[in-house]
Amino acid sequence: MRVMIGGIDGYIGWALALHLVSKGHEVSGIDNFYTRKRVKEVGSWSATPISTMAKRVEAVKKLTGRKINFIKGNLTDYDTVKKSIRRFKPDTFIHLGEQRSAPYSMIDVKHAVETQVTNLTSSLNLVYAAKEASPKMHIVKMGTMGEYGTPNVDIPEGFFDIEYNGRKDRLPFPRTAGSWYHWSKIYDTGDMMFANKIWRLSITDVMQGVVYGTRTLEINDERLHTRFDIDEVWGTALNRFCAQAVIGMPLTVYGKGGQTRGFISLTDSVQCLRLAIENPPKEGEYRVFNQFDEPYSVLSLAEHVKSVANNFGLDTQISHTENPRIEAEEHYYNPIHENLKKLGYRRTKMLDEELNDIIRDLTRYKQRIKAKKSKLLPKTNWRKASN
Ligand code: USQ
Repeated sequence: MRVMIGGIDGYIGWALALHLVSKGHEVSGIDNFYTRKRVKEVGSWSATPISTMAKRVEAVKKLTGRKINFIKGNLTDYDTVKKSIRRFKPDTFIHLGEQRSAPYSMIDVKHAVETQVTNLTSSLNLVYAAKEASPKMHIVKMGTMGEYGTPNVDIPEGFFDIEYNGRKDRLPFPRTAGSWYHWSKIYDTGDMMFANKIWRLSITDVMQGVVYGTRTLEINDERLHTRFDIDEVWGTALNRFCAQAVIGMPLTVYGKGGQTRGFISLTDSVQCLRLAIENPPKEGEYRVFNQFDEPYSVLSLAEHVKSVANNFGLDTQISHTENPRIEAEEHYYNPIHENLKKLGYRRTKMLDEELNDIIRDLTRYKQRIKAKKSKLLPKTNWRKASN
């Protein structure tokens, strides 16, 4: 199939491109290097050294014989999106090209506005470009499990049956997010549902959990690395815990650590996205996939990291840091995730095996992590209007 990846330079985008070409798909990607620039803005870098896009594409050609087409462009520019779709004629457009950090959106008003304007503009551009240039194209939009928040009831895949005052309906499950970033994804979801309703666009809306991992089956050479963020703004919980363990820094569990989220390895994330691409929805259908391996509490993850790190001879401590976020630290959490399993998704590795790989990989880049040690401590505080 012909797949266009918006945000091909990112953590998931690059890993997905490698995975798709390895399965024989034709891939073209767009990126404006937003994440590279914004990570630099907060004084950090990827723990894994990453090449320029030109070198990445060249390495793929050399190592695998496969071709990846790259377009330097901004998804907030409508003409770029429309022209790219017109030229490449993708069967699927997968939209990963958004501002993806909750803390970044909470820094101050400028960052909140930038997050919502960037994310909503790119999504609106995509649905308009699809309508104008390729109305039958399948859109896969990356959303987040965080859109659902942590309600005291089970979380369905997008929609649920409700009976209220004696009447019944099937409605979108309520969304209650915990950051301006997560709210931008809710608004995106609303826009996708509406585009499907008015223009019958075929859309898969992926509610993904927190992604972890340094590699996938295809990332088997340093030149093919995807980025791996570790700082308090761009790094996510489990990845950051592994980086902290490698440099002997206590793992920063925010508050009690009972916060429970769905997590998924990078290998499984790209596997699921491929399954969504290879098994498109019916024409005019809008469907939702909850995409994660398993729910874990933050504290239980820190304990897993501590135990795997101990096998490497690392003496790892867990520190209950004051929580900079406003979120429930103990709550019910039971999201349903059946749709991807029906398409054949199976978890590739168990958590400790994956943690073992991450810690082994990161040990090689210990000096790069050490150099950014001060950036690994929480700073962006949800209670402040300016950080
Ligand atoms: N947390 C800690 N210690 C840390 C970092 C985080 O205890 O050092 C806690 C947070 O308080 C939160 C949980 O871990 O309760 C998850 O935080 P995170 O930074 O790993 O992830 P989050 O901000 O939720 O966002 C990440 C990605 C985002 C994606 C989302 C999926 O950055 O792009 O949408 O995970 S989900 O969490 O399911 O919404």
